[in-house]
This record gives sequence, structure tokens and C-alpha cells, in this order.
Amino acid sequence: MMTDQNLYSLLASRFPENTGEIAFEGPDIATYSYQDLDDISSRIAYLLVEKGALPGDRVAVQVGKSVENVMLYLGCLRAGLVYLPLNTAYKAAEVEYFLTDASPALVICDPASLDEIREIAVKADVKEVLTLGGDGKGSLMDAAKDMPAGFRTVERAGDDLAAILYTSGTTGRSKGAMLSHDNLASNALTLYREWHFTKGDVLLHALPIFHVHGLFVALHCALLNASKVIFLTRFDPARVIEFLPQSSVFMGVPTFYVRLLAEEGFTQETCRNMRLFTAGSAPLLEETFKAFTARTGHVILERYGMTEAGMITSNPYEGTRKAGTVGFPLDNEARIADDEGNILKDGEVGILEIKGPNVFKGYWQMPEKTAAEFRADGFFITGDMTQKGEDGYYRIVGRAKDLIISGGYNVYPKEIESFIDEMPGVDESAVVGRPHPDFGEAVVAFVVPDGSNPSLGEDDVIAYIKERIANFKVPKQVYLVQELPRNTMGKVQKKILRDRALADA
Ligand code: MLC
Ligand code: AMP
Repeated sequence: MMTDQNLYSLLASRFPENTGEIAFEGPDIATYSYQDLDDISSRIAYLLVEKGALPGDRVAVQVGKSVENVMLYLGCLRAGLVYLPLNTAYKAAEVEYFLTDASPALVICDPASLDEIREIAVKADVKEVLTLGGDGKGSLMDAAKDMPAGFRTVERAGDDLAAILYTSGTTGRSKGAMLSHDNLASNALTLYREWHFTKGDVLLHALPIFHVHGLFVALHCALLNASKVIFLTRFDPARVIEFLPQSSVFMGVPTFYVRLLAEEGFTQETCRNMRLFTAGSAPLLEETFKAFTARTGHVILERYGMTEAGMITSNPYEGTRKAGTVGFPLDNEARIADDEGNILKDGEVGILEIKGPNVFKGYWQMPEKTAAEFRADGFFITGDMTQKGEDGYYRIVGRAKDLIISGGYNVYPKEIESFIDEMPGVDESAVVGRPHPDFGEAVVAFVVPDGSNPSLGEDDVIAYIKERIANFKVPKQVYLVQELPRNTMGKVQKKILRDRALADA
């Protein structure tokens, strides 16, 4: 007989003995107990099953942040469904790709986008579209409220899929990273242990919950610890400052810390009950790290991860947390290799390769892409240029992949270029990143007009793109140029463009 490896069973086994204890509260939400979490996720699970979703089916979700959204995630786990969250910033063309690629049984969207999503869902052969607003209301909750509590969590094997999260790819086509119940459970237990979660911890949650950081890293740790979560529906520095005194753990992307430091009201006193601040999803600048300690007396714990593997390395909880480093490998093996896979010596810069229980099962329906990113001995090639120092600490020193990270969101230049190139009046384009004081990196585009529209302006390009893709991918600046610099092989020399954008900044 299979022993149940459903992640929900693990989480529920850690719920407090007194299930009346608070699970979620916050300024813009009702208060929910652990019992509510269990009951409402049960009602949702019953509903999803009634709507015809079978274990292994995908449920695509593009909704604003709410506790009901968390319960929908848990309901999917309980019913053995594969949760597929989508960034709320994605526009119709992007959503169409995800739905067509993943062919989910059900889609849950914001009530305001129902008509648009329904149209796409028809093409993607979706059974039904239900709604859930950021206020926790919609047809999903209306129908779920008549369902019973006590849903018997569907047994899952460790390798069965729990979630698919899309990550953009160098070719411009997003890939669905398949994450199993074991992948998520093993990483959650590792972080819970390594970051010393203890009874009484209160997590202040301000991240979006459609990516690994806010959904898995933050929520799984809190649920494993039966913690109270102070749930902010968006990151707002004033709100964070208001609720930090009642909290002990906070997780953020570097932009959160940059913005908090810009607030006068962010002080040592604000952080008086805090035990742990963690940062990741993008590099934390040494100056932010130092300014944070000078202001608060706390040392940020920087960790490194990615959608395909959850958290990979972490600075130590006890011991020195070093600025500009991401610490040591967690429960995965790690090695640094050159492009051909030859393992390099300590101190040499190469690409980080990893193997362990946290590493994903491959890209959804892309066996060739999956094979290309694993070595024959099972190590996954992260694409991050890394160095292991003499002190044993790992440093992410760059990226082999052509990736821009803006405010913790990934942007692949190829995707943006393909949208710009479709614009009437444009011949071709090249997109690069440039340092940005708030977002870490900003997207910048160099665009070559084809001459057919003499009045084409930089703002026209931005306006055109803004209608078509998620706002965080929209270039913060566009340069109209006569041609792109190319090497003798005809390849665009992005380094020259990056330098030009930097000089201009
Ligand atoms: C918003 N904007 C961005 C942006 N976020 N532009 C570039 N990059 C971003 N990240 C745009 C808005 O659309 C708006 O444009 C303008 O910038 C100003 O908006 P804002 O009000 O300042 O934005 P805000 O809502 O405050 O969002 C900023 C943010 C958000 C930092 C709070 O980006 C965020 O929550 N980032 C976290 C991302 C995250 O969770 N990543 C984890 C991935 S998991 P306009 O033109 O409309 O005015 C992962 C693995 C791992 O990477 O290791 O963790
Ligand atoms: P994602 O695909 O959204 O999961 O983004 C993962 C990528 O974010 C990694 O491959 C890294 O390039 C980057 N990343 C995450 N954490 C860090 C960090 N602490 N320092 C530098 N880069 C990071």
C-alpha cells in the first residue's frame, strides 16, 4: 500500500492541537483559524472534484492575493490536483500561452477578467472557469460554501505533481517547471529546520503568492510551524512598519528592503520583536545589507533559489551571514562546472549544478528542453555563474542565461524583443538590463525603426508594449537607434548596448 506523501497531509499533521488558533489575520482581511483553513480548503476540494477535475489535472489560477487563494492552493493539494499559479500582471496573450500549453481542467480568475479568460479557455479546452476576487469573493467561494468539511485528502506518491510554475526561457517561450509533493515537502522541512522556526513565531507576509518565494518558501514554513501569519495583500512599506512590531519573521525581495530603508519610521524599535529577516529572488546589494544592519541591528539572511529547485543555498542562521554571498548548499549537492560540464576547482567561476530532493521533475511536455538542462548523472544546470570562496561561501557572480531580474521578477529579453519586433514601424530590437536603484535592474530596449512611420517615438513603443505584456516587463526606457551593434558573426553585441545604457543612466 502506498504511504501518503501528499504535502497537505504533512502540513495538516503540524496544525496546532487547538485548531481554533489563528492562522491568518491582517488589516484588509477577516481572521481565519487553522480550523477554517481545514474546513474551507475541504469545501474547495469537494467543489473542484464535483466540477470534474481528476487527480493529476491542472488547475490554473490567476487571482489577487487573498487567504481564499491560499485555501484554493491547499484545496488543490488535497484533491490531488496540480496547482498552476499565474502572475496577475500577465495580459491575455501571455495567459493564452499558459492555458494552451498546460490544458488545465479548471481555471480560476478575477471576476473582472472573466469574459476575456472565458474566450481563451474555450480555445484551451478548459471545462469551466470560476472566479475569485482579491476580496475573497466570487463564484468559486459561492459554490464552495455549500460543500462539506472533512474532505479526505487524496493519497499521493512523493513523485506525483503538486504544482507547475512557469518560468520564462532564453528562447522567449515559458517552460512549466513540474514540482512534486516531495520536492515541496523536502524543501519546506529543510528551511523550517535551517531557519530555526519555533513555537510562537509570527510571519509577516507581504510577497505575492503566485511565485515560489511567497507561496512555498514563506507559507510552507509558517504552516509547518502552525504559526500565525499577518497577511498583507500587497507590499506597502507603511503597513510593514505598522505590523513588524507584532512579528518575528519577514521575507522579502531586495526591493522590499531598499524601500523600507527609505522610510524614516523604519527603526530598531520597529524591529524589536523580530528574529529573522531573509532576502532572495535577486541579488541583495552589499550597501543595502550594511545599511540594514546599521539601521536595525539585524543582519539579513540572504538565500538563493529558483523555481526549478526551491531554495538551493542559504547563509547560516547561526554563524556569519556574509554580504554578497548566498551561503552554503542546503539539502542538495552542489558543484561548479564549465559549459561542457567539467567540474572546476574551488575559487573558479563557473555554472552551478545541483542535485537533490528539491530539484524538479522536468519541464511540462518539453522532454528535450529538460534533457538539455540536466547532466547525464542527474545534476541540474542552474545557469547561474557561481564561485565558491576559500571560506566555503557561495557567491552568485552573474548569469550564463540572458536574464534580467527586476524587483524580483524575471524578464527574458528575447520575449520582449519578439513583442517589440511585431510593432508596425519597427525593424528589429535588442533588450538589455541596466542597474536600477529600486528594482535592482530595469528593462531597457534599443529599437531600430524600419522607416515606414517617420513619427514613431520612444513613448509609442512603450505604449504599444504596455498593452500587450505584463507591466513589470515593459521597458523603463526605449532608445531609437539606426542600427544594432553586431560582431563579425552578425550577433548583436549586447555588452555594448548595456554599457551605452549604463553611461546614459
Ligand atoms: C511593479 N512594476 C515593476 C515591478 N513591479 N517594474 C519593474 N519591475 C517590477 N518588479 C511597475 C508597475 O507596474 C508600475 O508601472 C511601476 O513599476 C510602479 O509600481 P509600484 O507601485 O512601485 O509597484 P509595486 O506594486 O509596489 O510592486 C513592486 C514590488 C513588486 C517590488 C512590490 O514588484 C513585487 O512584489 N515583487 C516581488 C516579486 C517576487 O515575489 N519574486 C519572487 C519570485 S520567486 P506603471 O507603468 O504601471 O506605473 C524566485 C525564486 C527565489 O525568484 O529565489 O525566490
Ligand atoms: P525564478 O526563475 O523566478 O525562480 O528566478 C531564479 C533566479 O533568480 C535564479 O536562477 C537566480 O538567477 C536569481 N536569484 C535568486 N536568488 C538570488 C540571490 N540571492 N542572489 C542572486 N540571484 C538570485
